[in-house]
Amino acid sequence: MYEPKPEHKFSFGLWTVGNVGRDPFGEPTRAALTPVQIVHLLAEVGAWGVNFHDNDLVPIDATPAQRDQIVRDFKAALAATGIVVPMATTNLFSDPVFKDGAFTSNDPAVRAYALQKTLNAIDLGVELGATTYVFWGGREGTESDSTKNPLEALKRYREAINFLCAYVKDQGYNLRFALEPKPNEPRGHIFLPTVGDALAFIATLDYPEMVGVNPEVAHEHMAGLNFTHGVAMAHAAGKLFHIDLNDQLFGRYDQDFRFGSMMPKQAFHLVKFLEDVGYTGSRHFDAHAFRSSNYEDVKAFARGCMRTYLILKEKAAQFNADPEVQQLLAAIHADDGTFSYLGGGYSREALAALRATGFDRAALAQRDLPYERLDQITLEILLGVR
Ligand code: GLT
Ligand code: MN
Ligand code: MN
Repeated sequence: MYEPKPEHKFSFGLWTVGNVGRDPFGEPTRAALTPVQIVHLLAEVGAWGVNFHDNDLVPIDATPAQRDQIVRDFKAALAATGIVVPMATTNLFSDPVFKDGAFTSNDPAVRAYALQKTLNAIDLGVELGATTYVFWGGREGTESDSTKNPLEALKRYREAINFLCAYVKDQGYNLRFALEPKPNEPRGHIFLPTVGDALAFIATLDYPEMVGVNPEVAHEHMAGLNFTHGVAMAHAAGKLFHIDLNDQLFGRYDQDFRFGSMMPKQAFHLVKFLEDVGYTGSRHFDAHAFRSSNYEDVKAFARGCMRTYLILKEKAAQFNADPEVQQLLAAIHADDGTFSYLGGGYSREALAALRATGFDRAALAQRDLPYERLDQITLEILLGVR
């Protein structure tokens, strides 16, 4: 009943199920899988797509011949399994060259290298079928604001994205960019920390129509923000090009836990939002299994992400169809149409009508809002007793 199907567009990065359990305090706990093995693992658990950073697939020092062989093998695995590549991205954070950022590095040669690396990675992604290209600026930031002028850094960031948009247009690629915000980690402070910052930045670009956002649950939760509200902002702006689903409590480091595993009620509202508005993009699980897991448990992790999404989708449909919920929502949104003239925006007539209206403020304040009841029903649906 909760079987993943291609129409659900469930995808995983090579770096997610391929995570080997390294952390700042400990060495890997799992042996590395090859990209081909990861594609087969994803097919086994029922995923639809695989995403990658350039260097998840092709090591940074690979020769052109090695690159070609790796790409051939990877393509064969995709063809054998039916797994597709919806999204690709660039690793602009692991190599020491990016210790002070990539597009916002203070070193013009590093900025140029980052641009060249991204051009090559875009070509690789497009060759494998990607139509979305993600930019997570993990090293684009500072520890000390004595070291970088934020205005100058944002100007460099803007110029890099503008250059890359122009390249994509020049090549005639069918590719859109998605900026992924994160407030901190690995830098003390990262530029474009939230969905709202990214949306404001996009409006300053040369080709804003080519650029949207890739919000991640964990990244907004790190900042203590309501993720669904951020996603709604992006959707309203026509900018929800991609989404990174995972979970974690507020105020922690970037834990990338299994989707829905920490705050299932927030995950419910997110899934309900995505399904209610008819989101059609990838549902990408940017998460990884516990460090204590072996690869059997990694499969349980991946299956769990998809299964939880589908369970919450069913719960959202149950919520929408519940007669008491419908009755409560109808009461909450009751509207006799008296003020519908305001829906047409400003006019002299609307202004005059509004000025002429007397309001009984005390009576308005007495309106019944049975929100406790509605929230308890939500919880009981989630807890499976309704
Ligand atoms: C890294 C980061 C993720 C980004 C990936 C894309 S890499 O794991 O924490 O949130 O989506 O660069
Ligand atoms: Mn994360
Ligand atoms: Mn992410």
